[in-house]
Amino acid sequence: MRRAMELAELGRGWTKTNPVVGAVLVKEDRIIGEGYHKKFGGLHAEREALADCRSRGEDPAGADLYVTLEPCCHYGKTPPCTQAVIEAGISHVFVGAEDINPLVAGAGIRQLREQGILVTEGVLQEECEYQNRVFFHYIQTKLPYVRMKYAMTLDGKIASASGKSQWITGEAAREQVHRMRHEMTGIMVGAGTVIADDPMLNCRLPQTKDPVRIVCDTTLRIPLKSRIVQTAEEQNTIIATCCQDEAKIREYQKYGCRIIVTEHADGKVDLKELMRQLGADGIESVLLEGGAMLNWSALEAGIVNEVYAYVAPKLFGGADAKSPVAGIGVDYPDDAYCLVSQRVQQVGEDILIAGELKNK
Ligand code: AOF
Ligand code: ZN
Repeated sequence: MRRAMELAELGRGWTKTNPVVGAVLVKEDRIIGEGYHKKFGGLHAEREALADCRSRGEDPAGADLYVTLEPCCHYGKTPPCTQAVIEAGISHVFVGAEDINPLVAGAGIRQLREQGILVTEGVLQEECEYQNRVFFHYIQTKLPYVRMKYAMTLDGKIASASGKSQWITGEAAREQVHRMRHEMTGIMVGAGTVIADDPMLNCRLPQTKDPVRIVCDTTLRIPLKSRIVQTAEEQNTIIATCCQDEAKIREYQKYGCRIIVTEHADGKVDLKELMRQLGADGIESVLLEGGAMLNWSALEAGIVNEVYAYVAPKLFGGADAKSPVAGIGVDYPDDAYCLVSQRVQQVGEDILIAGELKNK
Protein backbone atom coordinates (compact mmCIF):
# COMPACT_ATOMS: atom_id res chain seq x y z
CA MET A 1 0.00 0.00 0.00
CA ARG A 2 2.89 2.35 0.71
CA ARG A 3 4.17 1.73 -2.79
CA ALA A 4 0.67 2.41 -4.15
CA MET A 5 0.61 5.71 -2.22
CA GLU A 6 4.00 6.62 -3.69
CA LEU A 7 2.71 5.92 -7.20
CA ALA A 8 -0.43 7.99 -6.53
CA GLU A 9 1.76 11.02 -5.77
CA LEU A 10 3.12 10.94 -9.33
CA GLY A 11 -0.28 12.11 -10.55
CA ARG A 12 -0.47 15.03 -8.10
CA GLY A 13 -1.48 18.19 -9.88
CA TRP A 14 -2.71 16.49 -13.05
CA THR A 15 -5.75 14.54 -11.81
CA LYS A 16 -7.87 17.40 -10.51
CA THR A 17 -10.68 17.43 -9.74
CA ASN A 18 -10.26 13.67 -9.41
CA PRO A 19 -8.28 12.09 -6.59
CA VAL A 20 -4.69 10.85 -6.80
CA VAL A 21 -4.78 7.04 -6.83
CA GLY A 22 -2.11 4.34 -7.00
CA ALA A 23 -2.42 0.58 -7.48
CA VAL A 24 -0.05 -2.38 -7.17
CA LEU A 25 -0.63 -6.00 -8.25
CA VAL A 26 1.12 -8.70 -6.24
CA LYS A 27 1.38 -12.41 -6.96
CA GLU A 28 3.46 -14.91 -5.05
CA ASP A 29 5.25 -12.09 -3.20
CA ARG A 30 6.24 -10.36 -6.42
CA ILE A 31 4.99 -7.07 -7.83
CA ILE A 32 3.61 -7.93 -11.27
CA GLY A 33 2.02 -4.61 -12.15
CA GLU A 34 1.92 -0.98 -11.03
CA GLY A 35 -0.15 1.99 -12.05
CA TYR A 36 -1.52 5.35 -11.05
CA HIS A 37 -4.15 7.79 -12.20
CA LYS A 38 -2.08 9.98 -14.51
CA LYS A 39 -4.48 12.71 -15.46
CA PHE A 40 -8.07 13.86 -15.26
CA GLY A 41 -10.19 11.90 -17.71
CA GLY A 42 -7.49 9.23 -18.11
CA LEU A 43 -7.45 5.59 -17.06
CA HIS A 44 -7.86 4.88 -13.38
CA ALA A 45 -5.03 3.39 -11.33
CA GLU A 46 -6.43 -0.14 -11.35
CA ARG A 47 -6.68 -0.29 -15.15
CA GLU A 48 -3.20 1.21 -15.46
CA ALA A 49 -1.82 -1.49 -13.15
CA LEU A 50 -3.59 -4.25 -15.10
CA ALA A 51 -2.25 -2.87 -18.39
CA ASP A 52 1.26 -2.70 -16.92
CA CYS A 53 0.93 -6.29 -15.68
CA ARG A 54 -0.06 -7.57 -19.11
CA SER A 55 2.68 -5.59 -20.83
CA ARG A 56 5.18 -7.37 -18.58
CA GLY A 57 3.76 -10.67 -19.86
CA GLU A 58 2.30 -11.48 -16.44
CA ASP A 59 -1.14 -12.95 -15.73
CA PRO A 60 -3.22 -11.00 -13.17
CA ALA A 61 -5.51 -13.98 -12.46
CA GLY A 62 -5.29 -14.91 -8.80
CA ALA A 63 -3.25 -11.81 -7.91
CA ASP A 64 -3.75 -9.40 -4.99
CA LEU A 65 -4.54 -5.78 -5.77
CA TYR A 66 -3.52 -2.94 -3.46
CA VAL A 67 -5.31 0.31 -4.27
CA THR A 68 -5.27 3.57 -2.29
CA LEU A 69 -8.93 4.34 -3.02
CA GLU A 70 -11.96 2.10 -3.28
CA PRO A 71 -12.36 0.95 -6.91
CA CYS A 72 -15.13 2.81 -8.71
CA CYS A 73 -18.24 1.03 -9.95
CA HIS A 74 -19.76 3.76 -12.11
CA TYR A 75 -19.43 4.90 -15.69
CA GLY A 76 -17.71 8.27 -15.60
CA LYS A 77 -15.14 9.33 -18.15
CA THR A 78 -13.93 5.75 -17.90
CA PRO A 79 -15.78 2.45 -17.37
CA PRO A 80 -15.98 0.98 -13.84
CA CYS A 81 -12.75 -0.37 -12.38
CA THR A 82 -14.67 -3.09 -10.52
CA GLN A 83 -15.49 -4.60 -13.91
CA ALA A 84 -11.81 -4.70 -14.90
CA VAL A 85 -10.84 -6.21 -11.52
CA ILE A 86 -13.52 -8.90 -11.78
CA GLU A 87 -12.68 -9.76 -15.39
CA ALA A 88 -8.98 -10.03 -14.58
CA GLY A 89 -9.72 -12.66 -11.93
CA ILE A 90 -8.14 -10.77 -9.03
CA SER A 91 -8.66 -12.77 -5.86
CA HIS A 92 -8.00 -10.27 -3.07
CA VAL A 93 -8.35 -6.47 -3.06
CA PHE A 94 -6.75 -4.34 -0.33
CA VAL A 95 -8.35 -0.88 -0.12
CA GLY A 96 -6.89 2.25 1.50
CA ALA A 97 -9.66 4.84 1.75
CA GLU A 98 -13.32 4.47 0.94
CA ASP A 99 -14.39 6.69 -1.97
CA ILE A 100 -17.02 9.08 -0.60
CA ASN A 101 -18.06 10.03 -4.13
CA PRO A 102 -21.82 9.36 -3.86
CA LEU A 103 -21.56 7.37 -7.11
CA VAL A 104 -19.25 4.91 -5.33
CA ALA A 105 -19.43 5.20 -1.50
CA GLY A 106 -19.01 1.55 -0.56
CA ALA A 107 -20.81 0.16 -3.60
CA GLY A 108 -17.50 -0.63 -5.32
CA ILE A 109 -16.41 -2.82 -2.41
CA ARG A 110 -19.84 -4.45 -2.19
CA GLN A 111 -19.76 -5.32 -5.87
CA LEU A 112 -16.36 -6.98 -5.57
CA ARG A 113 -17.52 -9.05 -2.60
CA GLU A 114 -20.66 -10.11 -4.43
CA GLN A 115 -18.38 -11.55 -7.08
CA GLY A 116 -16.56 -13.61 -4.48
CA ILE A 117 -13.48 -11.40 -4.33
CA LEU A 118 -11.92 -11.02 -0.89
CA VAL A 119 -11.76 -7.37 0.17
CA THR A 120 -9.73 -5.98 3.05
CA GLU A 121 -10.69 -2.40 3.84
CA GLY A 122 -8.92 0.34 5.74
CA VAL A 123 -5.29 -0.52 4.92
CA LEU A 124 -3.28 2.59 5.89
CA GLN A 125 -6.66 4.25 5.85
CA GLU A 126 -5.71 7.45 7.67
CA GLU A 127 -2.72 8.07 5.43
CA CYS A 128 -4.74 7.36 2.31
CA GLU A 129 -7.51 9.72 3.45
CA TYR A 130 -4.94 12.39 4.22
CA GLN A 131 -3.38 11.94 0.79
CA ASN A 132 -6.72 12.79 -0.83
CA ARG A 133 -7.93 15.38 1.69
CA VAL A 134 -8.37 17.96 -1.06
CA PHE A 135 -10.55 15.62 -3.14
CA PHE A 136 -12.64 14.58 -0.14
CA HIS A 137 -13.14 18.16 1.01
CA TYR A 138 -14.10 19.43 -2.43
CA ILE A 139 -16.51 16.63 -3.27
CA GLN A 140 -18.27 17.16 0.07
CA THR A 141 -18.39 20.95 0.18
CA LYS A 142 -17.79 22.17 -3.39
CA LEU A 143 -15.42 24.66 -1.75
CA PRO A 144 -11.69 24.84 -2.44
CA TYR A 145 -9.34 23.34 0.13
CA VAL A 146 -7.21 26.25 1.32
CA ARG A 147 -3.60 25.86 2.43
CA MET A 148 -2.13 28.88 4.21
CA LYS A 149 1.60 28.79 3.61
CA TYR A 150 4.30 31.04 4.91
CA ALA A 151 7.97 31.09 5.79
CA MET A 152 9.23 32.77 8.93
CA THR A 153 12.31 33.09 11.07
CA LEU A 154 12.68 31.44 14.44
CA ASP A 155 11.57 34.72 16.01
CA GLY A 156 8.40 34.76 13.90
CA LYS A 157 9.24 37.31 11.21
CA ILE A 158 8.32 37.08 7.53
CA ALA A 159 10.54 40.04 6.59
CA SER A 160 13.30 42.10 8.16
CA ALA A 161 12.48 45.43 9.81
CA SER A 162 13.36 47.14 6.50
CA GLY A 163 10.83 44.91 4.69
CA LYS A 164 13.23 42.50 2.93
CA SER A 165 12.10 38.90 2.69
CA GLN A 166 14.37 37.26 0.11
CA TRP A 167 15.23 34.77 1.30
CA ILE A 168 14.08 33.42 4.61
CA THR A 169 14.18 29.68 3.91
CA GLY A 170 16.79 27.69 2.03
CA GLU A 171 16.62 26.22 -1.44
CA ALA A 172 15.00 22.90 -0.54
CA ALA A 173 12.03 24.57 1.15
CA ARG A 174 11.70 27.10 -1.64
CA GLU A 175 11.56 24.35 -4.22
CA GLN A 176 8.96 22.41 -2.23
CA VAL A 177 6.81 25.51 -1.99
CA HIS A 178 7.27 26.28 -5.65
CA ARG A 179 6.05 22.81 -6.52
CA MET A 180 2.79 23.57 -4.67
CA ARG A 181 2.01 26.09 -7.40
CA HIS A 182 1.70 23.15 -9.76
CA GLU A 183 -0.02 20.86 -7.28
CA MET A 184 -2.75 23.29 -6.26
CA THR A 185 -5.18 24.89 -8.68
CA GLY A 186 -5.25 28.46 -7.39
CA ILE A 187 -2.77 30.75 -5.70
CA MET A 188 -4.11 33.70 -3.70
CA VAL A 189 -2.37 36.85 -2.50
CA GLY A 190 -3.38 40.32 -1.33
CA ALA A 191 -2.97 43.53 -3.32
CA GLY A 192 -0.14 44.60 -0.99
CA THR A 193 1.98 41.64 -2.10
CA VAL A 194 1.45 42.47 -5.77
CA ILE A 195 2.38 46.12 -5.20
CA ALA A 196 5.45 45.32 -3.08
CA ASP A 197 6.90 42.36 -5.03
CA ASP A 198 5.29 42.45 -8.50
CA PRO A 199 5.32 38.63 -8.53
CA MET A 200 4.42 36.34 -11.44
CA LEU A 201 2.95 33.58 -9.26
CA ASN A 202 3.69 30.99 -11.93
CA CYS A 203 5.41 27.63 -11.70
CA ARG A 204 8.86 27.61 -13.21
CA LEU A 205 9.70 23.91 -12.78
CA PRO A 206 9.84 21.68 -15.88
CA GLN A 207 6.73 19.69 -16.81
CA THR A 208 4.39 21.54 -14.51
CA LYS A 209 1.54 23.94 -15.03
CA ASP A 210 0.69 27.36 -13.70
CA PRO A 211 -1.93 28.02 -11.04
CA VAL A 212 -4.88 30.37 -11.47
CA ARG A 213 -3.87 33.64 -9.83
CA ILE A 214 -6.32 35.19 -7.40
CA VAL A 215 -5.64 38.66 -6.05
CA CYS A 216 -7.74 40.12 -3.23
CA ASP A 217 -7.82 43.80 -4.01
CA THR A 218 -10.61 45.60 -2.10
CA THR A 219 -10.25 48.93 -3.90
CA LEU A 220 -8.72 47.80 -7.21
CA ARG A 221 -5.37 49.39 -6.54
CA ILE A 222 -2.91 46.95 -8.12
CA PRO A 223 -1.16 48.72 -11.00
CA LEU A 224 -2.25 47.89 -14.56
CA LYS A 225 1.49 47.70 -15.23
CA SER A 226 1.99 44.86 -12.75
CA ARG A 227 3.22 41.64 -14.32
CA ILE A 228 0.14 39.76 -13.16
CA VAL A 229 -2.22 42.07 -15.05
CA GLN A 230 0.06 42.27 -18.08
CA THR A 231 0.20 38.47 -18.45
CA ALA A 232 -3.45 37.73 -17.64
CA GLU A 233 -4.08 36.45 -21.18
CA GLU A 234 -1.44 33.73 -20.70
CA GLN A 235 -2.21 32.75 -17.11
CA ASN A 236 -5.74 32.87 -15.69
CA THR A 237 -6.05 35.79 -13.31
CA ILE A 238 -8.94 36.62 -11.03
CA ILE A 239 -9.18 39.85 -9.08
CA ALA A 240 -11.58 39.79 -6.16
CA THR A 241 -12.73 43.24 -5.17
CA CYS A 242 -15.42 45.40 -3.56
CA CYS A 243 -14.93 48.14 -6.15
CA GLN A 244 -17.98 48.55 -8.34
CA ASP A 245 -16.59 51.28 -10.59
CA GLU A 246 -17.40 49.85 -14.04
CA ALA A 247 -14.82 51.93 -15.89
CA LYS A 248 -12.06 50.83 -13.55
CA ILE A 249 -13.14 47.22 -13.75
CA ARG A 250 -13.06 47.36 -17.55
CA GLU A 251 -9.43 48.51 -17.48
CA TYR A 252 -8.40 45.23 -15.85
CA GLN A 253 -10.75 43.19 -18.01
CA LYS A 254 -9.09 44.60 -21.13
CA TYR A 255 -5.93 42.76 -20.13
CA GLY A 256 -7.87 39.53 -19.63
CA CYS A 257 -8.37 39.64 -15.85
CA ARG A 258 -11.61 38.26 -14.48
CA ILE A 259 -13.21 40.42 -11.82
CA ILE A 260 -15.30 39.01 -8.99
CA VAL A 261 -17.13 41.64 -6.96
CA THR A 262 -18.18 40.75 -3.43
CA GLU A 263 -18.64 42.77 -0.30
CA HIS A 264 -18.48 41.86 3.32
CA ALA A 265 -19.94 43.90 6.18
CA ASP A 266 -16.42 45.06 7.14
CA GLY A 267 -15.92 46.60 3.69
CA LYS A 268 -13.49 43.91 2.56
CA VAL A 269 -13.78 41.10 0.06
CA ASP A 270 -16.21 38.44 1.27
CA LEU A 271 -13.79 35.52 1.31
CA LYS A 272 -16.48 32.93 1.96
CA GLU A 273 -18.48 34.05 -1.05
CA LEU A 274 -15.27 34.20 -3.10
CA MET A 275 -14.54 30.58 -2.16
CA ARG A 276 -18.07 29.57 -3.17
CA GLN A 277 -17.55 31.15 -6.58
CA LEU A 278 -14.10 29.62 -7.06
CA GLY A 279 -15.44 26.22 -6.05
CA ALA A 280 -18.29 26.53 -8.53
CA ASP A 281 -15.63 27.23 -11.16
CA GLY A 282 -13.89 23.93 -10.43
CA ILE A 283 -11.05 25.39 -8.35
CA GLU A 284 -10.67 22.66 -5.73
CA SER A 285 -7.56 23.94 -3.97
CA VAL A 286 -6.01 27.29 -3.18
CA LEU A 287 -2.51 28.06 -1.97
CA LEU A 288 -2.79 31.15 0.21
CA GLU A 289 0.49 33.08 0.15
CA GLY A 290 -0.53 36.07 2.26
CA GLY A 291 0.38 38.78 3.25
CA ALA A 292 -0.26 39.06 6.91
CA MET A 293 -3.56 40.90 6.72
CA LEU A 294 -5.10 38.56 4.17
CA ASN A 295 -3.94 35.61 6.27
CA TRP A 296 -5.82 36.97 9.26
CA SER A 297 -8.95 37.71 7.22
CA ALA A 298 -8.86 34.19 5.82
CA LEU A 299 -8.55 32.66 9.28
CA GLU A 300 -11.34 34.85 10.59
CA ALA A 301 -13.59 33.98 7.64
CA GLY A 302 -13.04 30.29 8.39
CA ILE A 303 -11.84 29.44 4.90
CA VAL A 304 -8.42 28.03 5.89
CA ASN A 305 -8.21 24.23 5.98
CA GLU A 306 -4.54 23.77 6.76
CA VAL A 307 -1.37 25.66 7.59
CA TYR A 308 2.12 25.00 6.25
CA ALA A 309 4.62 26.99 8.27
CA TYR A 310 8.29 26.84 7.26
CA VAL A 311 10.57 27.89 10.08
CA ALA A 312 14.11 28.99 9.26
CA PRO A 313 16.77 28.60 11.94
CA LYS A 314 17.62 32.30 12.11
CA LEU A 315 16.42 35.42 13.91
CA PHE A 316 15.69 38.88 12.46
CA GLY A 317 14.57 40.89 15.48
CA GLY A 318 12.93 44.26 14.94
CA ALA A 319 9.77 45.38 16.73
CA ASP A 320 8.22 46.43 13.40
CA ALA A 321 9.29 43.44 11.34
CA LYS A 322 6.15 41.67 10.11
CA SER A 323 4.89 38.33 11.32
CA PRO A 324 2.80 35.88 9.23
CA VAL A 325 -0.62 36.81 10.58
CA ALA A 326 -1.69 40.36 11.46
CA GLY A 327 -5.20 41.73 12.09
CA ILE A 328 -6.61 42.15 15.56
CA GLY A 329 -5.82 38.59 16.61
CA VAL A 330 -7.54 36.60 19.34
CA ASP A 331 -8.07 37.96 22.84
CA TYR A 332 -7.06 34.86 24.81
CA PRO A 333 -4.75 31.89 24.25
CA ASP A 334 -7.82 29.66 24.54
CA ASP A 335 -9.28 31.35 21.46
CA ALA A 336 -6.30 30.33 19.32
CA TYR A 337 -6.68 28.69 15.94
CA CYS A 338 -5.31 25.22 16.63
CA LEU A 339 -3.74 22.65 14.35
CA VAL A 340 -4.61 18.99 14.49
CA SER A 341 -2.95 16.04 12.74
CA GLN A 342 0.29 17.92 12.96
CA ARG A 343 3.28 16.95 10.85
CA VAL A 344 6.87 18.06 11.37
CA GLN A 345 9.42 17.59 8.62
CA GLN A 346 13.00 18.71 8.13
CA VAL A 347 13.34 20.33 4.70
CA GLY A 348 16.99 21.14 4.02
CA GLU A 349 18.04 23.47 6.82
CA ASP A 350 14.45 24.48 7.59
CA ILE A 351 11.59 22.87 9.46
CA LEU A 352 8.08 22.47 8.12
CA ILE A 353 5.25 22.36 10.63
CA ALA A 354 1.98 21.49 8.95
CA GLY A 355 -1.46 20.61 10.19
CA GLU A 356 -5.13 20.93 9.55
CA LEU A 357 -7.19 23.53 11.40
CA LYS A 358 -9.52 22.16 14.02
CA ASN A 359 -13.25 22.16 13.22
CA LYS A 360 -12.69 22.69 9.54
C1 AOF B 1 -10.64 4.78 -8.94
N1 AOF B 1 -9.37 4.84 -9.42
O1 AOF B 1 -7.71 5.97 -10.28
C2 AOF B 1 -9.66 7.11 -9.75
C3 AOF B 1 -10.96 7.00 -9.22
O2 AOF B 1 -14.90 10.27 -14.61
P1 AOF B 1 -14.05 9.13 -14.16
O3 AOF B 1 -14.40 7.84 -14.83
O4 AOF B 1 -12.56 9.39 -14.26
O5 AOF B 1 -14.38 8.87 -12.60
C4 AOF B 1 -13.96 9.80 -11.64
C5 AOF B 1 -14.33 9.31 -10.26
O6 AOF B 1 -13.80 8.01 -10.07
C6 AOF B 1 -13.71 10.15 -9.13
O7 AOF B 1 -14.53 11.21 -8.74
C7 AOF B 1 -13.54 9.12 -8.04
O8 AOF B 1 -14.74 8.91 -7.34
C8 AOF B 1 -13.17 7.93 -8.84
N2 AOF B 1 -11.72 8.03 -9.09
N3 AOF B 1 -11.40 5.83 -8.83
O9 AOF B 1 -11.08 3.71 -8.59
C9 AOF B 1 -8.86 5.96 -9.83
N4 AOF B 1 -9.17 8.26 -10.17
ZN1 ZN C 1 -12.08 3.60 -11.31
